[in-house]
Amino acid sequence: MPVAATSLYDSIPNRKWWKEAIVYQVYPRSFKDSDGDGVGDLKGVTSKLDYIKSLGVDVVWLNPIFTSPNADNGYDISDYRGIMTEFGSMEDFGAMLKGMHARGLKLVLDLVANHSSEQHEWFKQSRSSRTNKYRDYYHWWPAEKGKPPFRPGSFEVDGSGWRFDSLTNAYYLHYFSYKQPDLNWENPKLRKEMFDMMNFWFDKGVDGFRMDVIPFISKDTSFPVITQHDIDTKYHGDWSQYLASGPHLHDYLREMDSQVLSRHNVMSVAEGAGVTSATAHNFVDEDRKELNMLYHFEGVSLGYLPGKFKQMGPKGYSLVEFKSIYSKWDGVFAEKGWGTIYLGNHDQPRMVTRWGNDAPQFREPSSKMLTTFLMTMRATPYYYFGDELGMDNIKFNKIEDYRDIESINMYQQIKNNNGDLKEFLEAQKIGARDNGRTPFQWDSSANAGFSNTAPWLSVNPNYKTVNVAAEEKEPNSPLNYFKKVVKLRKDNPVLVYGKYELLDKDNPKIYAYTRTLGDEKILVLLNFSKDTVSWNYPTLKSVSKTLLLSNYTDGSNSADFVLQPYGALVYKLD
Ligand code: TEU
Repeated sequence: MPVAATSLYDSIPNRKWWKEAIVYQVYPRSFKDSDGDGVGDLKGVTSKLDYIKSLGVDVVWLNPIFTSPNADNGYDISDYRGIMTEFGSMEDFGAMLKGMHARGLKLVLDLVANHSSEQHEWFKQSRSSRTNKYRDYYHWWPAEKGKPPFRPGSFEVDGSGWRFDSLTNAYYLHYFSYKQPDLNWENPKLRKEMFDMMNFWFDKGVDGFRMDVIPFISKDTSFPVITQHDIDTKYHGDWSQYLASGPHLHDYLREMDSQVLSRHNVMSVAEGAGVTSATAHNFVDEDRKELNMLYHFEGVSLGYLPGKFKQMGPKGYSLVEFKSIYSKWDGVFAEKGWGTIYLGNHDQPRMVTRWGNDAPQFREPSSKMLTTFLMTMRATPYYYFGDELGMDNIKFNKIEDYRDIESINMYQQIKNNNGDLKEFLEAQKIGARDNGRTPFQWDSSANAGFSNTAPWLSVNPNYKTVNVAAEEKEPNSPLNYFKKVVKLRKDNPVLVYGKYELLDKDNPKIYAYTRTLGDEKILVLLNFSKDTVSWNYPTLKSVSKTLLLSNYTDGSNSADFVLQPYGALVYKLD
């Protein structure tokens, strides 16, 4: 992507293509099935590249496409250099990449470097004997030392991150499910394998990596006892902050830069699990020579009740807190580094359900309003496929409908503890990851045009009206609105690089901010409520201004700072 030449851009130091890009995330399992097995695949992606291009985005991030037994939908890799059988072949990959590059799109793959699959040849070897040469590719704790100190295993029914393996009378470490053993980055041989593998993909022409839980790769291999009290006092009650503080983490990231990243014109983005606003700079400041960007979890965690698994309180979330979090994170990168912005991805529910309002009369305006937010912040937008259609949560009624290891194991855990399963299932209607993974809705034909057979996860019944074919024809659809906002960002460098300033921070319904670059100033007004709100901000009311964009096309939204329910207004201040 050539960096555009305009005079405003000329004043920007440190311009980078990935700062100016819009990333579109595609969950390949659910995008387009080309061979009738109910699972999306690479040929499916290739067949839809014209659609992706038509959106105006620059980069496609694909969730893992590598060989995997799919315990966690590709986040358990058994061959880092192979393509998942269900997704196709290396030839299909080459054709897809070629098709992207021919259209000026870049491709970012998913690097799952903290753990492999238990089916990986390294793990098979490693577990076979204590003297096997791959033994130290993973973390083992000999049982004669007693039980290892507690570490969490996110996707385990008993919550433990250690699993006993009788073959060698030892426990191995797995921060996620036992089918995802953690790799031992303290071993230089393992690091070299990972770096060679990354170079292998970059030599094929890949343009970057999104790095799955990369802050967790380094471990204190003495495995000291860590108590809940330690977590509460030193890590803000958050285990992931402990897991992200391994002793050699930044040495390894610098080594990755020198061995791999610095050798190619690519971008890198960390999934910033356990990263806080206090530690973020250690990952992304340019002079540290580590990574380009990271995405934090503070925003997407807002509103869930403490001690409950992804359960919203009856009042939902507070917009004032929402504004404060995103304003704080803008501030973190105001002078140095560069941020990201997202409201949905494959680990999150649909943004319109979680952050907007999916009731029939509000689904479209609130999805457009949230899109406006994502495209007008100073950070690289990571936009999740389907959000441009206003896709919403499917809200399954029973556990049998779910496919996600996280929901299924959590259900079992609650059941074993005699917990409230009904409450859990209700909460999952808002928070479950499968809500964001239902098949993409292409048209109103059977299975939403995603596949000619029953898909791996149910299609949202609203596909008859919420789909690409219908929305392409409707000038005011969320899809056409998305294209407009993308173009607005592309045409206005002030929306990319301009200084961000929050206005009226205590207003509980309106999110208002300006973006300023040189002489240009843009005002963004977003109504996060279902009420019509007149924004009372006298200093700006009298200023002369031009309306650039409104998510209501009947004009009702534009009258002098009067915002319809979930209204969005973008003005240029003269
Ligand atoms: O997610 C890591 C992570 O932090 C998740 O546990 C996240 O908190 C959870 O999904 C929220 O419900 C990454 C991937 O994005 C996720 O899809 C994988 O399942 C996980 O790593 C293991 O690889």
